[in-house]
Amino acid sequence: MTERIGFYQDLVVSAEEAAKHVNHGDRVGISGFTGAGYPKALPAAIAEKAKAAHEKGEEFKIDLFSGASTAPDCDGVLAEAEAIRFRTPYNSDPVLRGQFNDGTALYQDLHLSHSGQQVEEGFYGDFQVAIIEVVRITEDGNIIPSSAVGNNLEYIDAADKIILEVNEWQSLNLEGMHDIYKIQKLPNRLPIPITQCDDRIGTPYIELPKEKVVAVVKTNAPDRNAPFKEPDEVSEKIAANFIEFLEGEVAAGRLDYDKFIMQSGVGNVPNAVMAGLLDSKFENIQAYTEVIQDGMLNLIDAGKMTVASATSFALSPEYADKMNEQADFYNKHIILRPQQVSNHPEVIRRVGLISSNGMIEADIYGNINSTNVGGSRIMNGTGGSGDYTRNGYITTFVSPSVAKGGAISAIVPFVSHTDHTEHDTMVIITEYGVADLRGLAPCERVERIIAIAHPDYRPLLEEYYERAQQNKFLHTPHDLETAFEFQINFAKTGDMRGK
Ligand code: 0RQ
Repeated sequence: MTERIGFYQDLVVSAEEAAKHVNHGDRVGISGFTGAGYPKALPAAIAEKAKAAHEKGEEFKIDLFSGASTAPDCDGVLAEAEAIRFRTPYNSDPVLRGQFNDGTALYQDLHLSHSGQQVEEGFYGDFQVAIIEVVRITEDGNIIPSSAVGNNLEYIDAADKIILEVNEWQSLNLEGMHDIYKIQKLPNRLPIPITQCDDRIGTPYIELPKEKVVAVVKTNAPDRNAPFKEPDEVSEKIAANFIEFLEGEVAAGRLDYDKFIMQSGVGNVPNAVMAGLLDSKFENIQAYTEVIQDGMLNLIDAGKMTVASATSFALSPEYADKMNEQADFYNKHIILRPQQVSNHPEVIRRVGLISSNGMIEADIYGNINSTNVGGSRIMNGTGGSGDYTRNGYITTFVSPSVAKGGAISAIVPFVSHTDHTEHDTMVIITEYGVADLRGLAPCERVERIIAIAHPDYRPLLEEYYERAQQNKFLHTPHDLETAFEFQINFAKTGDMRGK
């Protein structure tokens, strides 16, 4: 049997012991991305330390950096212990989200491709600790990352001390799936030599500065792996509209049934899209994306997807078990890269992918709010959506036309927060159809966008546009007095229609 810990055997300690290396005010970089590959034991131990300090009236808070979201046993326990002062680059934990929104913790919502570089360039200052989950430590003291690569390289480089968590739950057969390539530091940066999604350009392990390793902790705990909801009628309609759009691109000669390259955000609609692709005419599908989801494993199983390149998994519990059982098979089709590579604008632009991400709201000109409800309440974060939307070949946003039982319209006169501007948005898809905005001036887009809004909201949007056209400047007409009427109505009455 392969040894999981060899080289650093002498450094094996309990999580409590390892947590002694983490102090108030530290900048801590951890592994983990979309609930996969995050440390399972240290967060609770650090949380206990924080609680003990708080009971004594002492301060204990850290600045926490990761690849992307983690889980209740990571962000959640730390947030409950009020142990996080500042968090970046992504969060979906509800407890921590509550703290951002009530002002007791700070959040920098950042493009996922930018975060590692900004750490490397010293924008945040020094890092005290890196905590990295691994499948195993190699005989010569390097590491095989687990189910996410994220910003591991950057945190390992930046931190004074490294703590490794060796998680026995992770399959040893993940070894070989990772492709670790380090982007050179400025000003000596070279092109990233990826021209095809399945290009491997690095090593299957991460080289460690061995002198920095201070502790190794053994764990045996699953990734977060939230189950997906069964696709409902609305997500199935959105998926069907998405595939019809792709078919239209084939008919127009801009896409081929063979080797279409996808990027997909996380969630139920993207999974419904992948279910739709299973029955489509598309073959040899490839993914250049950031997360591997259930739907991609189904496509690989069916021989419809040849390669999925990402930085982490975001699987349901059932599919996580499947991955652990069949990792040697998936190893041939899946590549896990550092997130600076999976999300890199240069590579995204080169491979020519079709992006698809969720949104909170879009306005009548195509500006997109992915993150802040009512302009101020953070939901999750922009994540990789900006990386793929700015640089994709065709960029789409997919969303139900309404939320909260119809009280919220996803199409509004003016977005209350902007993550993606009208310059980036090419296509918006709801259950009511596809608004193809390519090649259109702002005022030409309005009719198409209103046509995919929920029928209850279409007359209100039309009325708004008529009012906006009273403005003497007609390039992007707005009536500033009522531009936020939908959001204001919701804040006042709980319904955007003002009921
Ligand atoms: O809340 O469950 O409390 O009812 O948002 O909405 O419809 O289940 O869809 O899970 O795909 O989330 C934009 C949030 C959509 C997501 C967002 C409420 C809705 C529900 C979830 P409830 P759905 P999804 C990938 C790349 C970030 C950017 C991105 C997201 C909950 O897609 O965070 O794509 N994207 N990153 O009721 C108020 C609205 C709403 C709303 C939905 N207009 N106003 N609430 N909701 N629209 C990730 C990474 O990069 C790691």
